[in-house]
Order: sequence, then C-alpha cells, then structure tokens
Amino acid sequence: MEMTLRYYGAKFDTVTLEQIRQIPGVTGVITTLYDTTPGEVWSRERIRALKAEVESAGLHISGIESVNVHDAIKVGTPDRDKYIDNYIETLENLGQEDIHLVCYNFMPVFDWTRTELARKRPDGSTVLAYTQAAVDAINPEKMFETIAGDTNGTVMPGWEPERMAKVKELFEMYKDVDDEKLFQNLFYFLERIMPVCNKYDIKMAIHPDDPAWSVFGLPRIIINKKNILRMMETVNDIHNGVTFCSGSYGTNLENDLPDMIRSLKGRIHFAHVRNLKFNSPDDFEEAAHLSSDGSFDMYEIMKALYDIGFDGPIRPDHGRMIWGEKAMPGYGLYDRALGATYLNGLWEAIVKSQERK
Ligand code: DNO
Repeated sequence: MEMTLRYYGAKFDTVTLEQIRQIPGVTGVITTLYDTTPGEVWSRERIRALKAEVESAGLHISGIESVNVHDAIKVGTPDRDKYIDNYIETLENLGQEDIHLVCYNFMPVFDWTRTELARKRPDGSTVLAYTQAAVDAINPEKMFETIAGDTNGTVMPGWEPERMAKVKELFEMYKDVDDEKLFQNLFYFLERIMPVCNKYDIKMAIHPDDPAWSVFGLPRIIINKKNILRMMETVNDIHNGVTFCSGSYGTNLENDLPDMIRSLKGRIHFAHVRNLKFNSPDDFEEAAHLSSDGSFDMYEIMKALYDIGFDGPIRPDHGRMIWGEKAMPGYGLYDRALGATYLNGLWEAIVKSQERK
C-alpha cells in the first residue's frame, strides 16, 4: 500500500503540499481539479500543471478524487451520451498524463451527508456527525443552510453552493429513478468507459454512498456487500473497482467491514480508512482513527487489506478538528497526520508479524 493524503489544490486547501510532505511515510496525494464542474472535459494542460505543482513539492499524484459524474448520466436522460463522451475524454487525458486511478461516486443529489460539521467531543475536539432524527426532521432543500455556518469558509466537496442552489431541480430530476434504474444507469456508464480504462489502465474506484442507506427518499445503491458484488460481477473488468471507505460502509452496523474487504480481493483500488463512534445505530460521530476512540477494530480492517494483497493508495479520512486548527471540516492537517501515522504503525506491525512467523 502507499500512504497518501487528500489535497484540494493551493487555491482551496488550508493544508499545503510542503506540510503533507513532512508527514512520515506519505509519498503521494489524492487530488482533483476542484474548480471543474461535472460534465466538463479536463484539459491535458491543466492536468499537467497539477502534476507539476505536486511533483515540485517532492510528492506525486497517486490518484484523482473525484472526477464527478454528471447528473444526466446518473438519471439516464437522453443527452447522457454527450456527458459520457466528455468523461471518456477526461479519462483519456488523465491516462496520457500517466494517471491511473479515478475515484467517483454515483450518489444522487447529495454526496456524503452529515447533520453536524462541528460536534464537540469530551476532549474539546470537533467532528462531523450524523443523527437520523435530524435528517427526518428537515426539508432537504434546507439541508445545506443548517450546516453552512460551520464550513470554516471552505467549499466542501459535494456541497458546492452552486449545486445547493439547484437542489429542488435536482430532486425533480431524480423523481422517477429508483435503485434498479440507478444500477442500470451505472452499468451503462461503466460499459461505455471500460474500453478507455483498459487502453490506459485506469482503475475506476467507486466511492460508497454515505451514509449507506437512502436519505430523503433518494435511491442509494453502493451500500453493502451484495450490491457491490453485483456491480463487480455485472461489469466484470479489473478496471471496474471500488474505493473501500470504512467510514461510509461502516455507517451501517450490519456491514462486516473485514469480511467485505476479503470478498473484494483484486477489486479494491483505493482505501479510505477512518473510525466512527456510534452512540446508537442512528447516531454516530467521526472519532479519531485509533480503534479505542471509536466503534471499529482498525487492526482488523488493515489486516484484511493486507491479507488480500492490497497495494493501492490508502488515505486517512476525515480527521477531527484539533489544536485550534481552522480548516475544511474533516480535512485539517493535524488529525489526518495523526491518522496516517497510526495507520502506518498498524501496517508495519502487521507486515513484520507476518514476515517473522
Ligand atoms: C467526503 C468524501 C466524498 C468522496 C466522493 C467521491 O469527504 O469522501 O466526497 O470524495 O464521494 O466521489
């Protein structure tokens, strides 16, 4: 595996490449052209400039998170092919610039959903949190307004103000899309992009829906082992793979995370590893990475990744806000650096204990 950190680009991130470079063991970044909109073609020039920026800091691009999928593709509107053609062109440009991993999601309307961006924990840190009761009580169009005050002035992925301004229209677009239709639209998209992925050896890594159930009555499909295996079998190509995100699949306590990892051998191309602390099955907060701070056994998660021979990039995910830092919620420097170091420590211990058997 390679330890990486997510980086939003100099214009958007409070964390610099120079800081990332000093986290022990972090050699790559997962990044994006954050100011592009879904459906837009990424030019080779811009990709090259992004690479140069990262490489001049002594790091490299380990993958892209995300090349976002236009809603026309998810909904399956008559003009979807035009947007898929653009997506293919972007993949081609990435491939020509030697980038071989793309994370994306197929969630309708909202990307990840949280009801709080700064819940205070007993140690004074603040974290992202989710309470089902708050989702049930709210008009989805007002969702963004309820959390906007806690973004620390940053633009959060999936919650861009331009997108949130169109929430009503987006709900309207999805009104006839159920889980099965969304699946079929995903398969259509994948079948069309697989040839270019094969040509340039680009591994597509779908991010799970977060939380792993339907919110606001919208369809959600990338939520459990059964659905993900269906997706892997239907488009049975190594380039059709997953981002294994412990914090997203883990929102549903019925998901056995190490077992899911083992069942996806060869198809996990990227891993997001973080911990959650459940107060009840309907209320969780994003704990520190350390097992004892949350509800997951992080050793077992890392061990399962080791056992399947996972050799892709891994990144600590959503850190707590600590030590007075002001950054994009979940994406500060300090707690993600602690997370990277902890995960590296687990990995070293696993590797050595296996080698010395
Ligand atoms: C949230 C992230 C997601 C993820 C996308 C992938 O912090 O994990 O926004 O990047 O769903 O497309």
